Amino acid sequence: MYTQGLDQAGKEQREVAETADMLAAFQARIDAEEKIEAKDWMPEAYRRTLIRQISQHAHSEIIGMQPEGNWLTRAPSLKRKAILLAKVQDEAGHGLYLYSAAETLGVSRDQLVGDLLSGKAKYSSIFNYPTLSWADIGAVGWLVDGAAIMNQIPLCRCSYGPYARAMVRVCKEESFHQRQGFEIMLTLCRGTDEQKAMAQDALSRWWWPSLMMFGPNDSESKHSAQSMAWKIKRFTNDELRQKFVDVTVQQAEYLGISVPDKDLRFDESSGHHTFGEIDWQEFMDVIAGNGPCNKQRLEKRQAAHDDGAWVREAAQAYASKQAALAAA
Ligand code: FAQ
Repeated sequence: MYTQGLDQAGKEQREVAETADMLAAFQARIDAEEKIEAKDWMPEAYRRTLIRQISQHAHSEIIGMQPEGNWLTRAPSLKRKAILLAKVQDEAGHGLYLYSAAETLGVSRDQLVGDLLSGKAKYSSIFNYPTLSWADIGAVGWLVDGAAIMNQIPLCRCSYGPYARAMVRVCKEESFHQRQGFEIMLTLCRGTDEQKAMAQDALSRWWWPSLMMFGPNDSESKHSAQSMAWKIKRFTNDELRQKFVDVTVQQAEYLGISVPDKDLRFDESSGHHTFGEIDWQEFMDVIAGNGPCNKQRLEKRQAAHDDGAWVREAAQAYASKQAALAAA
């Protein structure tokens, strides 16, 4: 109901032609750090950019449940299983807040989910890699959630209010996720030689895909300049990637395992780590749908969606009955 009201408001405001004065007034609000809210006037391109980013983010959270869900039945102890279950459920919650935030922009959940299932909408490249060992669950928490936090903390200051507010809670939970992943890695690295080798193998396989999560280099990033001007993004892809490398290399050193990059070194003059070239062809292949697990991920999501049809039908029937009662 709430989103229907917003849909209507959105349609009405989109019918208003965008004039240079309106665009300048909008930019002035952004520059003054005002939050833009769902019913405020906004340029159509701003609205579309947000729908694209927020929905891709939501899809990533939902598809991202699969690589970790893969280990729920094989976690090494009851405690590990309970923690992992809580984490995977958190990711579902993040997806739902984000779909709700996207819906405030006048797009329906059905449409968003349809775009994911048809392969039209993207989700993060990282979730197209397999989780082959228990150490991968540590690496996903440490590296993938670590990269997600680096990207998402600035989104708490995004100019669009509903997205920024959703991010506050998401970031608190991601922080717990990152710590539980690091703690799994620490336990393995302090364990037997075989366990430490598992941790090393996981770092070796997840390192480069984690760096790809931040998106293409700034010179290739088609949306960054406009998204920065609108204060949707607060840092560029390369800036965030650099912050992640600087923090994470020190954590790998603490664990006593090696980052798989022969070009990695600390540059005294800049105070940053310089690192090797990312395999951008691999990134392009994965986002084009040809990564190791793309097909499997979408098939599994489609099956889950089909299995859930009765729940959607029941909810719809209940809502219709409630509406009829309210009208009587
Ligand atoms: N994968 O011009 P830019 C998580 C696309 S959540 C796939 O730089 P932009 C939690 C991009 O969409 C992880 N596609 O784009 C978790 C665009 O294509 P389009 C998700 C990518 O938007 C943990 C094109 O390339 N987080 O992990 C990727 O300015 C564990 C050009 O790129 C978010 O979504 C990629 N890695 O910057 C869950 C955060 N990178 O749309 C479960 C919000 C780029 O024109 C378990 N999103 N592309 O067809 C963002 O911050 C931004 O959208 C970026 C990309 C930084 C991802």
